[in-house]
Amino acid sequence: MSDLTIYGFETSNNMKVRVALGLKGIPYRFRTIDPADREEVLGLSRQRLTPVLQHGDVVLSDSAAILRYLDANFAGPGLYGSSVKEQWEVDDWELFARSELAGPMLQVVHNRVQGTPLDAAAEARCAEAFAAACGKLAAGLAGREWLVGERITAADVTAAPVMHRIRASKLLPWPDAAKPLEGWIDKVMAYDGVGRLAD
Ligand SMILES: N[C@@H](CCC(=O)N[C@@H](CS)C(=O)NCC(=O)O)C(=O)O
Repeated sequence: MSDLTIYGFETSNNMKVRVALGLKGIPYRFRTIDPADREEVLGLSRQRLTPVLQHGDVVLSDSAAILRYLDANFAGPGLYGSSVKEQWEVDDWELFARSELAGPMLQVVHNRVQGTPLDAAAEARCAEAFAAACGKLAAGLAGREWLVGERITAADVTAAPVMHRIRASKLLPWPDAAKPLEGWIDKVMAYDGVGRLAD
């Protein structure tokens, strides 16, 4: 029995970690926190954002760090490609997914949470930036099953939950450029919940 717990709630970064756990077949508990009350997460990890991983004596925050921890310490499919070149490509896509792709959504969310929602013009700029990023993602996936190499990697595991979260939350309009990506998003998200134990 794994003693691994993820603290978080329904955001793309939490989904990303759950997808990685499911893909690697690692049993885990997901402890849902109240986004308005970060005390438990702060006490555990000395910072306020989720996901936070607790595995025995190890506590770790930041979804990308958690993915690397899981990959280094658990068996199951490797998340970082099968060569140095592939690993560089995974790193590039991860950077893209966390900045260009997720950035417009984060701008909308962060402004809402802070009580200073964007005006219509700024929201439209976010929608445009997101549509452009979807175009790049679609070009990267054209004629391919996964973003890097022949297998699912941290590139897919990082990018697809961002797409899923935006599609499900309607935080931004769903652009035409995203439509060819829907099958790929669903394939990646099918790993969410796999191995999840009762809270
Ligand atoms: N660098 C951190 C960022 C964590 C973060 O911002 N977490 C939340 C909120 S606590 C989030 O993912 N928000 C984006 C969303 O709402 O999908 C990570 O990657 O884990």
